[in-house]
Amino acid sequence: MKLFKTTKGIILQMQEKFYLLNEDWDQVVNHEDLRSYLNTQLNNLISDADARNLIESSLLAPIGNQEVWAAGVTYLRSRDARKEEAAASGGADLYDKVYEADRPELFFKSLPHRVQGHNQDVHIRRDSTWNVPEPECTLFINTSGEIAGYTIGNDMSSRSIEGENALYLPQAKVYEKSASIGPCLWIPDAVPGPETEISMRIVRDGKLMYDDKTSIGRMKRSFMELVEYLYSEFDFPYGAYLMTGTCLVPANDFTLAQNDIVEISIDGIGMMRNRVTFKGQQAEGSRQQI
Ligand code: DO4
Ligand code: MG
Repeated sequence: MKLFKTTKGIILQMQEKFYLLNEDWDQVVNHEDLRSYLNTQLNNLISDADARNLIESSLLAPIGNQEVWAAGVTYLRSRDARKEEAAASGGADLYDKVYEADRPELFFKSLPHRVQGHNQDVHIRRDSTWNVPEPECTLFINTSGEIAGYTIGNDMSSRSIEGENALYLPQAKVYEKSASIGPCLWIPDAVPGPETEISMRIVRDGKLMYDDKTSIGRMKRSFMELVEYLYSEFDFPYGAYLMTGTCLVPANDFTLAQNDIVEISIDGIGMMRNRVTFKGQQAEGSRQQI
């Protein structure tokens, strides 16, 4: 089952059929046993064409009032990349320690109003010289602390700012449009297995700059372990999103450029595409669909 949030309401996709739900996002996604609840909501069938038009023309990020959090250094590839970027500042050891420690790295990523969806822009910072997207399997955890669904996340990051000093992490990670999730919230009938593939492509002026994939089974920690740490000292009245860390990092000589297109896919969920811009660029008139 998939939930798409649109300006005209929530579209539920179930076995290639589409239903329109006129309900509040936060209420719907926090129903206990979400799959069973959605099975009772199959009255407002809409045509394939109408649903696809709505999804095409009025899709929003699948988020209401949820905070977005992120986990870091959950894959070996991420640990090694951070060590390289922090080598000059002497901070490389931090990443070894957090990779091995019981306590995971968890950080606040975004308020909902800063989060972008599929086909929307994400930003790179003007004061950063080294920027990358981070494709991450992203959990939706309901208010009771259960993982109720999955989406695709992009944890946009400045490697130059984090590499200069790890205490700059909030500036490297948290700024306007530094997070995107989408295109939908996927509510599978079984927990996605370790073979679940996550892939990313970066295209610049029609040229493929990066193309790689991995599987979520390479993660050092379990999803539930991350959730338990996050929920242990917080209440989330609307639930929360949690990006679970990246395993795909472009080579060190790569940095994102204005108008790059980032496409992230995860088995079962689909593909999320974002264009890279600077803050203010969109307001100058470049709002064309990507
Ligand atoms: O330690 C910094 C953040 C790491 C991160 O975002 C990731 O591993 O995905
Ligand atoms: Mg990340």
